[in-house]
Amino acid sequence: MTASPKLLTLCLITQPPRILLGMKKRGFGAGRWNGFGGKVSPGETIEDAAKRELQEEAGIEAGPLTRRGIVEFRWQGKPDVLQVHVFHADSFTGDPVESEEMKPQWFAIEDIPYDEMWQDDRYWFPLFLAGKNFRGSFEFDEKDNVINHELHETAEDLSVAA
Ligand code: 6OG
Repeated sequence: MTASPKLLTLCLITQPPRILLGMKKRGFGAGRWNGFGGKVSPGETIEDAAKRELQEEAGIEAGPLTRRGIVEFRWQGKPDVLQVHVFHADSFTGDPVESEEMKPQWFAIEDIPYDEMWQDDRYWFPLFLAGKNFRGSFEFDEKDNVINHELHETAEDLSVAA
């Protein structure tokens, strides 16, 4: 039986030619660069969770957020499904500051450190960076290698609440 998915957010700030990523310092995904985000709390909208997590982890307030992708993650032999809602902002207020959870750093978009990120990122980041909306699903083995995936661009307007 498949459990109902756990809802999470992931927020990416781009100001071409640069993108803001954070080094996850503790917990799930520690040691990897990623966008900012976390679990949606009960009673909270997904977009509000995305804003809150960006504030908590990077100390900045997002400008208008656009949902650009929905990706699901599962691990071989495990029932849990993570449904991650990927948001984009190109403006924010405040200065990115290190938090207990994340160390923010700007990267040139052409130098995104995929080797130090979750493996799914090298599949969907190109769609994200090209301005496309997307949906995907990734299965990992116990060493966090992608063993199956499905990914497609979608014409859906994901900015409309799910
Ligand atoms: P906390 O559990 O720390 O939030 N996340 C992933 N991000 C990428 N790019 N790939 C994955 O592949 C991910 N799995 C989870 C969602 C975890 C944060 O990490 C993201 C959240 O922003 C497996 O609250």
